[in-house]
Parts: sequence; structure tokens; C-alpha cells
Amino acid sequence: MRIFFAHGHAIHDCAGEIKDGKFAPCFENPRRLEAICAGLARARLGPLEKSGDFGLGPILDVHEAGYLAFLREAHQEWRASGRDGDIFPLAWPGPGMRRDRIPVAIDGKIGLYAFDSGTPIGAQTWQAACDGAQLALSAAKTLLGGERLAFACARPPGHHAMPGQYGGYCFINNAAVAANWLCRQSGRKVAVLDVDYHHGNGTQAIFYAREDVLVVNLHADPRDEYPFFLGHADETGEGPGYGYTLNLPLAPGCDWATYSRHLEAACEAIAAFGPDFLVVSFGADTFVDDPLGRFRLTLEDYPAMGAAIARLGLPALVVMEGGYAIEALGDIVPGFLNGLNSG
Ligand code: SP5
Ligand code: ZN
Repeated sequence: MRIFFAHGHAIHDCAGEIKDGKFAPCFENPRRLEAICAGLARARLGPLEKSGDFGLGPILDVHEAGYLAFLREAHQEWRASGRDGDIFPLAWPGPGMRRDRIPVAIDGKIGLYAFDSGTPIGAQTWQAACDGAQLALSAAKTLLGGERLAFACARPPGHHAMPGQYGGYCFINNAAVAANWLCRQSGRKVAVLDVDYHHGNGTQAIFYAREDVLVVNLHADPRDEYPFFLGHADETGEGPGYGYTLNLPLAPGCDWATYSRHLEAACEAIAAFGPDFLVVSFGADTFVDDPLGRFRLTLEDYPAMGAAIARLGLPALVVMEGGYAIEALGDIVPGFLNGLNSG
């Protein structure tokens, strides 16, 4: 197993987010990766490798150029307009309003390119997000060289990031960048399995019309949970991608007995698709004590989850997504990786 670690991740460290109508510390903070790093060391997993540089090309292949230019310039424009601190949006183009005129004012651009108010942008967020995507690409490259398992331990996460919008603590869709790159480099089919507690709306959107990338999501039912507006069972792909999106929404309180049955269904769909590579968007927010999640998986369930996925027998890239129970992350992540590795 190869492990790539985003040593520079802590440059993305915002002051707070809006929680229950009040300003509160960020759930998605540098302590998450510090805890995972310590857990990997305890589990004697490593070494922690550094990222290579694949340039902006592979990111531009899944995200709109205008969106990426916005992310790159946003905080500078925010400061130039007299504000310091982190960026939060205040106005959005609702239905019936226009998205085809890109505002000049930074506040208008923020509304155009954000889909929630829970995702602050700091001075170095762009750099950290780019580095995360490079890390995922670095790990993906080892699979092309014959490696069976690679882990990209990055933050910020990526799976909520849309082709042209950020949200859900995500800016660049690391897993989608890597999956698309693997698909293009190899000329083979790739399956993405997203086991974060939240639906991977960005990944789904990026591949929705494609038949060469199957996207399977196991997540909290969007009727009950963020991101609310995507991730229903009747979303199955469009055009040539029809039949290549699978959503398995689960009710609040879901435990391993229920989860594992749906995971088996997810794996059956992946096996039937016959991909050459698997990309796993791994979120630890399915854990019973996660402050944002309402599933009930326990520590011993993560090795079992890894083992179930390993039974597919596919070369796998694991990309870190969410997970906010900081004290448990150092056990959850190595447990999952060891389960995958044993298969
Ligand atoms: C990558 C990822 O896991 N992103 C998750 C984004 C979730 N954003 C919504 C946060 C809502 C906070 N509400 C707190 C309720 C706690 N009971
Ligand atoms: Zn999540």
C-alpha cells in the first residue's frame, strides 16, 4: 500500500463556519489530518509520501476554467474590496434569475460559484485545494504502475465540488480529477464508490453523462440530510451515462447490518460494470459519534468495510473526504485501509 500525505494541508484553516445560525469553529480543520497522521503512525502504516505536480490540466478536465480562475483570485479580490478574514456568500442566483452574466463585483461572483454558506474560503484555500488534487493524482499514478492500493490523505475534501461550484467544504473534486485522469490515461473504465456519509453530488454531476465512469454512492438520504438537492435513488445518469449512476440513500440511524447489505449491492453493481480501476471516496462521517452524521457505524465496522470492497479484487485509489470525530479518525482510517489491504 502506498500512502500520500498532504503535508501542507494546514494552510487551509478558516476561522469558523455558520452552524445552527451561529458562528462556530470549523468542523473541517487541520486537526483532522493531524489525527489521521498520528493514527497511521500508531498502525505502522507508511511511509507518508509527498505529492508530485501534474499541473492544472487534469483539474481543468473536470472543472470549468472560469470557476478555477475565480477560486484562484477570490480571496485577493475580497481583500481588495476592503474585507479581511474568510469569504462567505450572501446572495445567490435563484430560479428565474440569470447565471449567464458573470458579475464584476466579487460578492456577485461568490454567489455564482458557491452553492452553500457553510464553506469559508481563506487566503490559502486555493493552494491547499490544488495540492489536494495533485496528491490524488500522485496516488492514482501508482495504480497505472501496477500498485494495488494507494491512499491520498488530503484536505480540504472534494466530493461535493461541482464542475463550476464549491460547497460542503469542497473546492476541487480530488476523487473526480483522479478518476477522470485514470480513465483517460489508461483508456479503461473506472468505478467511483463514495462511502462518505453525505452524497457526493459533485462527483455524480461530473460523470453523470458518461458511460466510462460508474459512480456509486452510499449516503444519508438527501430528504433528511445535506446536500439535500441531489442523491435520490431515481438519479441514474443521462444520455450515454444513463444507467451509470447508482444512488443508495440510507435512513438516519443506519447501522452496519443495514449498511453492509447496501455495500454488497454497491459492490455487485461495480463488479457487473467490470472496471479496471476503483476510486473510493472515503468519508469517516458514517461513524456513530460523528458530529455531522447520523449513522451508527462503530470502529470494528471499518475493517469489514475495507474487506468487503477488497473482495472486488480491483486496484484501488482511496481519497480522503469527510469525517469530523477527530478523536476517532486515527483509528477509523487505518482500520479501513488495513481491511482493504487484507482482501
Ligand atoms: C466532505 C463533507 O463531509 N462535507 C460535509 C458538509 C456538511 N455541511 C453541512 C454542515 C451542517 C452543520 N449542521 C450541524 C448539525 C449538527 N447536528
Ligand atoms: Zn461527509
